[in-house]
Amino acid sequence: MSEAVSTDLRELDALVVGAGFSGLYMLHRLRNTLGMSALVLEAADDVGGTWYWNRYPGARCDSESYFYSFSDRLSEDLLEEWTWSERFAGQPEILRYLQHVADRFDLRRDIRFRTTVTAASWDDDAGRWLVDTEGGERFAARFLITAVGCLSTTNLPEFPGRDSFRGESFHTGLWPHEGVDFTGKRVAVIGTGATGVQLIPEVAQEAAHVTVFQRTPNYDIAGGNHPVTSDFDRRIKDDYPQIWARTRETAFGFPYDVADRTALSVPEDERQEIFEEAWAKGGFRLGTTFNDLLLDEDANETAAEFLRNKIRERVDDPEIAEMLAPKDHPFFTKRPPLENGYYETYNRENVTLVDVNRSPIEAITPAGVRTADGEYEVDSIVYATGFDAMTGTLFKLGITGRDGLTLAEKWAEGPRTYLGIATHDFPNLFMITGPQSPSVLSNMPVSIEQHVDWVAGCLRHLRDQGVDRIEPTPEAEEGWVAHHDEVTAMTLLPRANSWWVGANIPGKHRSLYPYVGGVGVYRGICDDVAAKGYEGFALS
Ligand code: FAD
Ligand code: N01
Repeated sequence: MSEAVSTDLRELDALVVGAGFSGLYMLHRLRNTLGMSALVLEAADDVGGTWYWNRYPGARCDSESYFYSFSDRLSEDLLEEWTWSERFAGQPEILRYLQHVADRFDLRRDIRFRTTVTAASWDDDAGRWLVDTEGGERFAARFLITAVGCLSTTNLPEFPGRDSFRGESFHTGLWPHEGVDFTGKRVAVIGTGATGVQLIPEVAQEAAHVTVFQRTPNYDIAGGNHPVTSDFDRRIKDDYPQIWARTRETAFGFPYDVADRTALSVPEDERQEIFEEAWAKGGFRLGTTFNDLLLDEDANETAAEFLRNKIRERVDDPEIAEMLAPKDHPFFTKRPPLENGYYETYNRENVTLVDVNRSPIEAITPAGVRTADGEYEVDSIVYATGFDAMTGTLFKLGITGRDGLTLAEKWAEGPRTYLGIATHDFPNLFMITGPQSPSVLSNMPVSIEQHVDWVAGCLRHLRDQGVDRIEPTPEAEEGWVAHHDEVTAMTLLPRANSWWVGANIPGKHRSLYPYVGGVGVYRGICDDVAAKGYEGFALS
């Protein structure tokens, strides 16, 4: 042990960081199923994670609510009790749901709020993790489980002069709890990802003027949000066993899968009909119409052009429509936002679109935003500029493994994991939805449950076998990274400058961070590893 440890150090079986979907379910499994001593450390003053922090106007899920939730793995009774009010629930409702889960399963008593982890070091002699917090506390635990989310470290671009702005600025991922009144204000919105696309129509209804700074247009898909009727609710509840079974097998963790046909195998008019039908249903169904949209450029182009034409139909000014219609990357190689009236927003008198790909933002000035074309004077700036995804938050935990190796050093040339769940030289560390697991390329609660259940099963196995330590072998890790890279190379995903490949953060290593092999396939691989006595892990 390198440092003296105070005598009142609290020793736990497991320490979990984060109290969103992942941390809540992990705590339930550790404490209520395995009977282990466990504690969750959470920076916020409440549960919810994503849904605690992202309170911007228009925030809602874009997996349908009835499967953007915990499954029967947590509780069949909860499924029966809880009724979603909308097809895609808004942030306040999802937060209420997670608060309800915390209360219903009595989780809060083992969650320490307002507690930010700043360092976690592996103590090889004692076989435990020592975890330090911003407040100066230290905890010790045999197992450290990160449940810190893939999208929880905000990206605030380093524009020159950013802090000189005289008005108010906001990042969507750190939205004020009391809300923001934009009435009569001139507002700049920087960013047109899934967040910007939700926020812009809402702010445009309130503000005097909205200027949108767009660097890359997206292929936004119609969301088709609507209230949930009691008939629909009953049907879903009766169907839940089949719905959950499907979500666990499909490629993206949705209860509907990709059709078994290629885009160019059907005549043009039939293909259009298929696209139209999927479009009318709303949500991500358009991405599941053909099985080669992510694999074949020509196939992809058919969907891309369908979506560009939808934009052209809806935006009155043809020049603005062309600015909004993506041509520089294939469809679904950046996360397509779901939209509800986004494109029509550009038909409003009080909305201006600025192309900052052509004319980049040079500086934030005291009065507003300056591009090569001139200065835009505004009262407020909204940064809808996304996150340092997947690794940003893990690095901020200050994780140090064996022999003083930090996670940031080990992953300087990109993540190296086994199954996206563990990494060599960091014994007894598990990452829920870590890089190189399906994570953000899936309906996340399904992937979260799969990871948590797998970790719980693993911990039970270690206990039954009287084993204290677990760590992937270098060979197993090598094999997983090679497999991950091979699957990635089969797809079009590396082609776009997306946050999926780290392109949104200057200097970040470029590789595909999530695993694209599919939720069902991945689950099979993980189950097989477990069935073979945790093959690829060294147990001691
Ligand atoms: P999070 O919810 O991110 O929770 C992580 C927690 O860890 C946070 O509370 C954070 O405060 C805490 N934490 C982090 N670092 C520390 C530290 N150092 N010390 C202490 N605590 C720490 N996914 C979908 O599948 N479908 C959707 O429709 C969808 N919609 C989304 C909408 C938005 C606006 C965003 C941003 C993401 C969305 N996602 C969606 C992804 C979403 O992040 C996941 O679905 C899910 O909420 C992640 O849960 P989590 O518990 O893993 O992580
Ligand atoms: O972040 P993003 P987000 N100068 O990174 C632009 C989930 N989510 O918060 O595309 C100028 O996608 C950037 O431009 P570019 C979902 O998984 C889900 O919107 O990099 N512009 C982009 O337009 C999503 O994918 C939901 O060229 C800059 C925008 O800012 C993920 O969270 C809702 C810039 C950032 O888009 C992240 O979404 C919301 C710069 N320096 C979020 N830097 C739903 O489920 C960045 N940009 C509904």
